[in-house]
Amino acid sequence: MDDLKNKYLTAILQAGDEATLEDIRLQAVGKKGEVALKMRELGKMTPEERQVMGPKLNALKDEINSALAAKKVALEDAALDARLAEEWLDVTLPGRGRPQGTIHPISRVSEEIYAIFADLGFAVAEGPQIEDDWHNFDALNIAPHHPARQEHDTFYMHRAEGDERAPNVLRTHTSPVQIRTMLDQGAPIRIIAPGRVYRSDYDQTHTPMFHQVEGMAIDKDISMANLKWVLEEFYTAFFGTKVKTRFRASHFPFTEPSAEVDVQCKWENGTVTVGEGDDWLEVLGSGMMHPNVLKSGGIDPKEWQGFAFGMGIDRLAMLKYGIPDLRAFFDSDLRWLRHYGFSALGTPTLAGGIHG
Ligand code: 2NL
Repeated sequence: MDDLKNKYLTAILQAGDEATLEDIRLQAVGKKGEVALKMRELGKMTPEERQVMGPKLNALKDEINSALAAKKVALEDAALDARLAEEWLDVTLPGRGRPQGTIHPISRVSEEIYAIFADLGFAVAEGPQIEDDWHNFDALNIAPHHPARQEHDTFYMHRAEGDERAPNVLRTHTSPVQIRTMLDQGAPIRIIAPGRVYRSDYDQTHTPMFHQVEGMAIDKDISMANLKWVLEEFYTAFFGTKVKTRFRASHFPFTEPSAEVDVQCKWENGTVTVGEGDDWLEVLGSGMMHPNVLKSGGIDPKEWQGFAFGMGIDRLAMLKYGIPDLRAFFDSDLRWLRHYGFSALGTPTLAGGIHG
């Protein structure tokens, strides 16, 4: 009996892992283990012998079981100590950065434009991108067979077969928003109408969708002088430097008289800088609102007059941020945007807030 006890207690002490310990447990106190075999022998003993051997065997079994339990805890502790020594984490390391999106240059320039015109007293007006041909053309004094309808490279919507109404169009300018505002609010008005416009045209300087901002001021005595002051204030604020403007006589169906506006610029090594030099760059069309257009907007041209203008936002963004190809904005090759300092993902590299 003592041999048995010594044999197992020694084996338990020497066990190096939990699998060995489990083998010992089965051999010693398992159902078919050595102690169980000895228990079975009790049946063949005399009652006196049994009274001595029974409790002894039970005590042996208990002793082995508690030695097994103690060793199990010791092995688990040792395993944990080993893992703690091996695996560790430097919680002082800096975290992994996650790329952040940035504002698209068109959105950014749009916000800059809203902020400047807000300071000049202009509210922002919006309207639908799918228009009927009255709001897009007729109301703007563009007659049904006027070449401007073709010049605009209009996208026409489809009508159901048998529907004889003129097809709707993707608006070719944001002028229809100005017509809608006149009809809704009446005079006096000071608004800008920014947004997406569509023309079927695609090359280095044209995309089928682009962004325009039109503006108008209607009151009793608005003149071309007010227009010139507003535009000079605008370009000076937008480019962050005093910008001279030059008005050239022109023609649009919706304004009379009409003027194209150039900003002062300088060409150097194929790049253009606005607000310096003796060259001129065309950036805008404008004029006094045609009486017929005021009438379309429900405003009496004998009582009210106003100026209107229209310019491309995309081109303005290209000029301000030195982006030479319009397609960089929309062809979604992110390397282009990144090259010009606008990363779609990653740290933006252009300094400054809304006014650059
Ligand atoms: C250009 C020309 C222009 C307007 C847009 C306008 C709108 C109304 C009435 C009168 Cl409702 N005019 N808009 C006027 C002159 C020129 O845009 O070349 N834009 C890039």
